[in-house]
Amino acid sequence: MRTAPIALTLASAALVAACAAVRTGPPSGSLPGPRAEGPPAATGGRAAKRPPRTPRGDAARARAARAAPPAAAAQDAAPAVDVWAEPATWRAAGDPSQFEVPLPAGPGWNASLVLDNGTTGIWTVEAFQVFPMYGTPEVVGLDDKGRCHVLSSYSGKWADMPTIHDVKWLGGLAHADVDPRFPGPELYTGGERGNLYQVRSYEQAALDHRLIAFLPGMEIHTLVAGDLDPRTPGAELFVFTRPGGLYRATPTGPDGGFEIAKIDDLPGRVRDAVVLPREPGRPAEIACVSRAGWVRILSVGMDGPHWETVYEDAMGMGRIDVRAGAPGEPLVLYTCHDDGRVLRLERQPDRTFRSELVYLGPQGTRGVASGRFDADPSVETIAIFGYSGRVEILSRRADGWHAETAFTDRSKGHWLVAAELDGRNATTELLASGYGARIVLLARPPGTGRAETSTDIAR
Ligand SMILES: [Ca+2]
Ligand SMILES: [Ca+2]
Repeated sequence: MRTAPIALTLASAALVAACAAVRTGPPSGSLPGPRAEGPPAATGGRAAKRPPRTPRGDAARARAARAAPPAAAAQDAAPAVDVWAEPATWRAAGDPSQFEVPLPAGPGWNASLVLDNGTTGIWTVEAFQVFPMYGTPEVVGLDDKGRCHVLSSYSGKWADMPTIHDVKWLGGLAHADVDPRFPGPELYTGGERGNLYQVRSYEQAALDHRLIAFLPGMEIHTLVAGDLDPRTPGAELFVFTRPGGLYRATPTGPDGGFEIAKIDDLPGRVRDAVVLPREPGRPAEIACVSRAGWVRILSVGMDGPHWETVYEDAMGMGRIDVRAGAPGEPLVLYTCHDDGRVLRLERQPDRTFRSELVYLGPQGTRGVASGRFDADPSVETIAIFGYSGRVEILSRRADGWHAETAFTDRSKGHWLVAAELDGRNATTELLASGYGARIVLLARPPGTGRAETSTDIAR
C-alpha cells in the first residue's frame, strides 16, 4: 500500500506548537461570527468537475512527493471526486435496508452504506448500545431536518428507525443513564431550535421521544452526559450552546421533565467535547474544543466550573477525541483546526499538555477519531474527515506520520467516529457522515490483525 509520507516528526521543533500554560478560571474572548456551522443547505455550490489527473510514473511521483508539502502529497493519492457537486448528480448506491451495499474505498479498506438520506445532510453520527437485546451497537445519526435516525444492523443490512422531527438541524448527541426514572441509558439530542429531547428505547425494539427542555434563542451544538457536577446528585447533561453558554440539565423537573440551569458563559461555541476517563479522587473532566480556537478541560467543583486551557491558537477548532489508552499510559487528545492542522496533545506528569502538530491536511477538518486502524497494534493511528470529502488515516511510524485515503465521499464530510462494528478484524471501524447525506461504514477487511488469516479462515 502506498502511503504519503508526511515531513513532520517529533523532532520538527519548528512545527511543534507551543504548549500553553495551564490556568484556571473563566475564559475570555469575543463571541464568534454569525455564521452557523451545522446546517448546510444541501443545494448550491459549484458543479464544475475537477480535471483528470495526468498519469505519472512511480519515480516521478516519488520525486514530487519529496518536493511537495505534506498536504499536497497526500492529495495526490486521492480520487478525483468533486465534493462541491450538486446533489442532483448523486445516485443511490443501493438500499442498505435490504442488502449490504458496498462502496468504493481506498486500498486495504471496505466501505459500505448504512443510510442514504437523499439530499438531507447528516451532521452527527455516533454508535451507542440503544437496544441491549441486539449485540451490535446501534448507529445514531442526526440530520438537517431534525430527525434522529437509529439504525440497527442485521448481517450487513441496516434498519432505520427515525424518531423526532424538529424541522431544523439536530447537532448535540449523548447516550447515558441520566434519568433514574427510566431504566437503563437514554439518548439525548438537541439542535438549532433550542429544543432538548430524550429518546427512550424499549425491549420490543420501540422508541419514543419527548421534549425535556427548551432554551429560547439558543442552538444546542454539543451534549455530554455523566456524573459531572458535584453540586447535583447523580448524572447530569451538560449542554453547550450558541451563543456560547454552558447549561446543566437535571432529571428533577415535574412530570418527568428536566430542570435547566445556566452554569457559565463561553466566548464562542463548543463544537465537540469528550468526557475523559475518570481518575480516582479527581473531579470529572471534559475536554472541550471551540470555534474560538482553543482546547480546554472543564471540571466542576462545589464552587462552580473551572477551565484549564491546554491549547489555543488564532484559528477555529471543532473536533476532539481521546485515545483509548492502556492503564498507565498518558492521556492523549487528538484535535484539529478548521484550516487542516491536526494536533496531538499529550498530558505530561506535571499535568500540563505537550502539543504536537501531526498533519497539515486539507482545509475544513470536520472529524477526528482515535482507534486501532492498523493491523499492527503498536502503530498509533487516527482518522480524519472534512470538507475534502476524504477520510484519511494518519499512522505514526518510525519515520514520522503518514497519511492514506481510506474513503472519498460524494460531498464534504462533517462527522467521523470510531466504533466496533465488525468482529472479523482486530481493528476499529469508522462511521462517516456529512453533506453527502449518508452514513458510511469503513472497515478493514476480514482477518486484518488476526492470526487466523494464516489458515485462510477469512476467505
Ligand atoms: Ca435511566
Ligand atoms: Ca472491528
